[in-house]
Amino acid sequence: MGMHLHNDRVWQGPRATPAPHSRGLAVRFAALTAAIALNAGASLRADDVQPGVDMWSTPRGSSSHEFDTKCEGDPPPVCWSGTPCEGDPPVCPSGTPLPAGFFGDGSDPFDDRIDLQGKEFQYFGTGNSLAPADTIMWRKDVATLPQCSATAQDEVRIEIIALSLTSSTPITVTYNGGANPELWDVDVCLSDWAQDEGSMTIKHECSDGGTFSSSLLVTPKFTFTRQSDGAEKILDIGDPQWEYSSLDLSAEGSWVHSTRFPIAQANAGDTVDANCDGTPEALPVGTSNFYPGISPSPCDCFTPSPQQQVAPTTEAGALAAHGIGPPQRGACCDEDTFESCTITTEKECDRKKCVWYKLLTCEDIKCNHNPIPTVSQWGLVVLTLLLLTGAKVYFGRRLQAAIPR
Ligand SMILES: [Ca+2]
Repeated sequence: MGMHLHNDRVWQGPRATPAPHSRGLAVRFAALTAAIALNAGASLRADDVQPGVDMWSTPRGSSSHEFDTKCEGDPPPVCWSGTPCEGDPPVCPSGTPLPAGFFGDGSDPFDDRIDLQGKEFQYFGTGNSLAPADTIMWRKDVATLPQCSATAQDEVRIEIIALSLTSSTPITVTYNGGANPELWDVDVCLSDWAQDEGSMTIKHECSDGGTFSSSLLVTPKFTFTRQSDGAEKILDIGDPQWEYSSLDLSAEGSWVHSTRFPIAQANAGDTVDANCDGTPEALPVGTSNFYPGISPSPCDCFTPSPQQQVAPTTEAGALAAHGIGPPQRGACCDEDTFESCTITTEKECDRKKCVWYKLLTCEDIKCNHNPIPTVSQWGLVVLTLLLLTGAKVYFGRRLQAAIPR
């Protein structure tokens, strides 16, 4: 049997890849000793990364989309993406504004930027175990990584399978050359049309993880909603009637095989509304032994990495940026109820007398509660002993009383 050092780590990641509990401390020490002995030259056996879904959440202020023909700043004016403007009058080469009339008779072309943030998926009967995820990506292949080394890498196919973003601030739509400004909200989901496959290169440079780089193709669907009356306009980038192309987003980041952080987990068959049409889609697979957005430390092929850090990344393209991080959950301590601690999102924990501890588990925190009177566990033991003693004395006396003299 090969040496799976990450299975023998000091702490264990949650639920996704439970280590056999039969392995005792002695086995762990043996593995560590062997690992140190291996230092002489051979590197540690790595683990393949199994196919799975990767979930991300998108904080406010990290993402945007631009229909981008607007060149700003001078001199010289540049596109928001940093590429030079072209032509006279200058425009951004890859941009196509929303055409005149899109929002109604006389509406002006829309060429501004939309600031976006995550919006929790609509769930169907699976509770909210995926929260606070708003982006789900599918790694379709096994990344075969038999040896941990600085050059160990494999490429797998990826596809975005769910997306739910919303505008951080409404956009302003004008008519007839700047008149009658209206505020519209924008929701972004996946297209009703098929998504293209991208690719991810996974490197296994640390015994417990490594780094990745990816090229993700995203075909979004924009739903614009007028604030005043709820009127809706839909722009589906996948619809051939529009001359827009999919977004090609590049990202680089870190990953670990397992984590002690309470990160949202997915199971095959969990359902979300990927394209926001009110009908659920089921996830083809669940979370596997790959948690992106977390970096292991130290990172080498000879020792385990006892420390981990959340390391958000940005998927960037010519017209869009998508700043993402792991969907972080935490311990929610209800101080009003006896020993009530659950792992949940900050949003779900936003209740009276509840305190949320980001990325900590219930074992990590002391969940204080303030019922009156306070009965500690030791108090319960003492109380139980007193009751037992009392019972013994009582029955003892009854027995004595029953004995005829
Ligand atoms: Ca749907």
